[in-house]
Amino acid sequence: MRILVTGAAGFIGSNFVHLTLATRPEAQVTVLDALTYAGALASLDGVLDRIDFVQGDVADAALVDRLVAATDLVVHFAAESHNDNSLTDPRPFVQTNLVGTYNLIEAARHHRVRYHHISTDEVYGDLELDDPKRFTEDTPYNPSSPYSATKAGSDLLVRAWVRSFDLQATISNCSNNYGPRQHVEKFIPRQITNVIDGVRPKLYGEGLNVRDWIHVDDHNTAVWTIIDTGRIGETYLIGADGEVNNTDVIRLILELMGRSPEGYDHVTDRAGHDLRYAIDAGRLRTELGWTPHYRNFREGLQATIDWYVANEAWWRPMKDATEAKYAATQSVVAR
Ligand code: NAD
Ligand code: TDX
Repeated sequence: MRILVTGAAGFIGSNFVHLTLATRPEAQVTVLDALTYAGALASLDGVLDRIDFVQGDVADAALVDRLVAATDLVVHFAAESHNDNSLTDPRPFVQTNLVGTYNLIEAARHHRVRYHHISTDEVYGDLELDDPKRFTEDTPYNPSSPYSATKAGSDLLVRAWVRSFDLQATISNCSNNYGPRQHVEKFIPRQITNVIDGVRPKLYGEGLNVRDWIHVDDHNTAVWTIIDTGRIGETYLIGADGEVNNTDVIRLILELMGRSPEGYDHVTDRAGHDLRYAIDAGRLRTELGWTPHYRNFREGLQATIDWYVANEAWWRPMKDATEAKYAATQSVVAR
């Protein structure tokens, strides 16, 4: 099978390619990635000689059409993915997440190619801390940030293309991923690399916000389950019952790295900061029989810490620029 994977020099897409080549050696993988600040060819170390890597933009319609015409399946990970960046400069989010998705689904419909769309639980907005409900496939869309609004818009384009043009597509909306090769702008890698550098972790606001953590490999086995056995036109939520609040995550990172669990700073809160995400993955589990492999967050986090300690050469080139960006918008708040 020929597979076009977009955004595979990024966090989840690179792990998807590693998993795919390890479990499906017959797969012929082409990667389309613009190598933005978030992409690193080093994330594909070990598999670059087994794939076709094309550096290019999903917003380039002619390039997208040519690549989609030559594949059997598109798995679309490429996106501007960081909420904080979407608050300082939304434009690339509109261009990549909306225009890029439009180009891919137009090409997929013209060439009758199977398409899987990677999305996020953030399209559903947020939940109160004490709300007994979790997100399901029937939760109304209510995105908060420019990032989540563009992801929501891209999902709706895919749904319209399914209904109007019979696009052979599935959509997955996953909760917060953690694991190796995640950019140091994101919460968990930022704190791990801060601790390695002797810098105190940075907690936004009160730190009561809850995220529903899932290991990146569990996200990707779920994506393959949906591609293999999901119903065309359907949306599947992906999650692994991993709710933890941000304060507890920081305290656990500090403890696992042998520091005092109190050794962190509160910093300026994110504008419009979503309070809580929580996924009910019942459809994926009962209909398609998927289950997560990583059930112990503490162990998964320890393995992730070990990866960052062992792979400083991977993250060091992005660390200073990332912290310089944060320094321009965030400062320590006394509590
Ligand atoms: P990432 O930022 O680590 O990687 C994004 C990749 O896309 C990078 O390699 C970048 O170079 C590439 N890219 C960006 N703009 C491009 C363009 N115009 N053309 C081609 N390539 C481009 O992102 P990630 O965390 O791996 O997220 C991947 C996907 O998963 C996104 O669609 C995101 O919305 C979704 N998602 C992420 C999470 C999470 O926790 N990280 C959770 C749910 C869903
Ligand atoms: O330094 C920090 N301190 C902090 O307290 C950072 C970077 C974040 N946070 C908080 C904000 C969030 O409540 O941690 C939580 C997680 O933040 P991010 O890693 O930025 O993730 P989030 O905004 O939840 O979005 C992520 O999950 C859904 C991904 O970045 C998205 O791409 C995905 O769609």
